Amino acid sequence: MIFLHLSDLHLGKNVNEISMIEDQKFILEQIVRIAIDKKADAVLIAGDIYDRSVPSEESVSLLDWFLNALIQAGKKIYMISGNHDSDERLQYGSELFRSNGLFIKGIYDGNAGCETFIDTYGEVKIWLLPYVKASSVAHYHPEMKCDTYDAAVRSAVSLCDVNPEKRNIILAHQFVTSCGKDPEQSGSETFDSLQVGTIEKANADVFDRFDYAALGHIHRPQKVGRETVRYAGSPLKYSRSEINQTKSIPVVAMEEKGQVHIEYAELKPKHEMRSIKGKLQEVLNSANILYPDDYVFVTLTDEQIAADAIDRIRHFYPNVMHLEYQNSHTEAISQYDIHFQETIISFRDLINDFSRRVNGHELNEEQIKILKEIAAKEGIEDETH
Ligand SMILES: [Mn+2]
Repeated sequence: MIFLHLSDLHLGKNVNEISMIEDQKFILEQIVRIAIDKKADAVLIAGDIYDRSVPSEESVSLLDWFLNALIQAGKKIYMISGNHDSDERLQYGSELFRSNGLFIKGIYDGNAGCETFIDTYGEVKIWLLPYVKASSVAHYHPEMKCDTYDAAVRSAVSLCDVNPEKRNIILAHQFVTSCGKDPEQSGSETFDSLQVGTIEKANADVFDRFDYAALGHIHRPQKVGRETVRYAGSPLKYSRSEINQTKSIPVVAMEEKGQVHIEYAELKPKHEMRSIKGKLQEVLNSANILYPDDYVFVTLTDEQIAADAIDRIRHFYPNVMHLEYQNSHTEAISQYDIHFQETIISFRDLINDFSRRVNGHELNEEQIKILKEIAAKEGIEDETH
């Protein structure tokens, strides 16, 4: 059996307010071609199909197109929900779709789904565990000890009636660590628990009985512990911190029991994502403009802020995602001594101090008057007047 492992499509996602839908269409077309070229039997999609629980019309149409293209090409599809998906909406039509080889497990009902794929070596059991929280496992299994996230995921997985003689694959969308080592995150993931250090984790050994664990949730492609417990990663870069990542998809050949071979098909996006740094004149110099359609994050080093900089940059780089300054003023702000605030007694001093740091000069009376009015509207009282 040969399968592609995908996850975290996040269809309908906007990155810095730019819609990714055309990029997603482009990458899904590439994935369909890879599935055909690699003679894959199946495609596994490990959650976060959509970016939002109520997906946009265009993202629903795109998924419809993608699933159809794969089924028309003779591929089976196995799919679970992630934390971004609505379990119920993803579950829609799943009973009807089974006869066409599309297997969806959107809702956790106390058990993982189980499908059987048959190849020349016999049966492969494909277990489908949708995204679970500790509370949802505890709800269905009050008899099991699910007081931690690890215990809950362990319980949910242990309930899979795995025959270790046979070949077993599991799809899961969870935060999995190995030997206390966290997977490398990308910055575009969102977890239920937002504070770093409080993210709930399950240890990779929960998947010991499976020949391959197709994981979703973390956007950087990587293994967790052994090679065959793996995050596919998102197919596109969804944040600035992913600029230096190469996105790929595992193409897995599962032969007889114990024989799993993984190769990686690199994904080439419609638009690259990159950073540019320099003075505005340098950034706009035609000699320096190489790939104007890329998604660019621009850092200007000019001392003076040009009010129309973003428009001028957008003229050459229509897909500019972000503009920031790095100069002596931003440097001063980043080193701002918070104790200084206590010594500032008036609103005027405070905003003048800010203006000096950002603009290099104080504000005139008219400007101060306007800012005072705005502050008053926002309920900020200037006790010193
Ligand atoms: Mn995700």
